[in-house]
Amino acid sequence: MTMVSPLLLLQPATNLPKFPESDSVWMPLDASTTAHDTDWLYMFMVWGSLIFATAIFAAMLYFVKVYRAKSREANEIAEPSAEHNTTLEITWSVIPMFIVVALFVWGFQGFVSLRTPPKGALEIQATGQKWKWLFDYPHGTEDALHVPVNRPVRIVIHAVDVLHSLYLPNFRVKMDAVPGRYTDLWFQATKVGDFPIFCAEYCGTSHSDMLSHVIVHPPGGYEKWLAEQKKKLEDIPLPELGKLLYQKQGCSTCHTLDGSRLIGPSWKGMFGRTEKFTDGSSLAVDENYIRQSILDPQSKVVDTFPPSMPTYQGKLSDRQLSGIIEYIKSLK
Ligand code: HEC
Ligand SMILES: [Cu+2]
Repeated sequence: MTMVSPLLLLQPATNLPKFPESDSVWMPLDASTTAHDTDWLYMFMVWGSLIFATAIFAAMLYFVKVYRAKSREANEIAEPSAEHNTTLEITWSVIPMFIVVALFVWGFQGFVSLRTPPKGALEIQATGQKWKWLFDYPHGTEDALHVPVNRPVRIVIHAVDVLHSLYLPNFRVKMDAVPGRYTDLWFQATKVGDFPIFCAEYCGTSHSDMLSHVIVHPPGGYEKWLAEQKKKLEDIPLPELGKLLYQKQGCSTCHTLDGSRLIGPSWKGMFGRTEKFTDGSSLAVDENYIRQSILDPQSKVVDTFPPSMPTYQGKLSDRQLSGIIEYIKSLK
């Protein structure tokens, strides 16, 4: 029988990616080679703490009852027991010591294996930015992480603006994304499917919407997917390419298409409109200005907007830039 995990109850009714059903009440489905060990260690600590806490509290209550003052009026106190009990004291020191050392060895082994990606792991770059995860593939950037099943994958992580944290609950791995520095994590997926990704570091207004998912492809499926994506991007007409990038590059988190204001100006009717900048100058939006806005966004900051657009220098090819420009043009 499958039970509803308490984690599922935490899901608000938004566009949150769904956790696949788990056979455990406590944990999301485990879908990586290391998840099982991590869960065991975790459960050992939880149950161990519970058992000891219960035993200690029971003993405490028992002693309170047995050794309490017999009568307040007479101010009688129970006989103090000053004697040592060497056997008892050694027992309650040595047994916990073995447990704690075992926990250390167990935890350390887990730590070492989680910090050591196997040789020959597939490498994928992940970028955290407000408020989107982006993953780099030979054909370009994707907003979902695609990986093959049964193959170790090393994710090299960095952030462009503030701290984020890449969290894959089903694989039991999480790592901070830090501006100006690379971090990494690795996992080997054991189940084909679609698993959620969260940002686990509070990073501002839309932090809780910084969601994505991992798609684990069946054997051969990953290579097929890569080839398809490559072909798709070569064949697609420019405005459609732009539309695709608007979603996949995270432009949609800050720019609307319907004229409403988000973090940045709406793209609707942008082409040809006269834009005022914070330095007092103004200019009619043309192809070169859009290109400059994307590659060097802080060179001209639109009046009344914060200079918070990330640069896409080195992330978009010329054809992709033209695609975005043609798409913006089409948004009359
Ligand atoms: C984190 C939010 C954010 C993201 C993501 C973002 N932008 Fe922006 N963008 C802004 C802000 C804020 C401005 C206005 C300030 C400025 O000009 O730098 C802006 C300005 C622009 C402008 C100039 C707009 C005008 O009216 O003059 C263009 C063009 C643009 N962005 C394109 C893009 C494209 C293309 C992407 C995705 C590849 C993107 N932006 C992603 C925040 C963002
Ligand atoms: Cu974040």
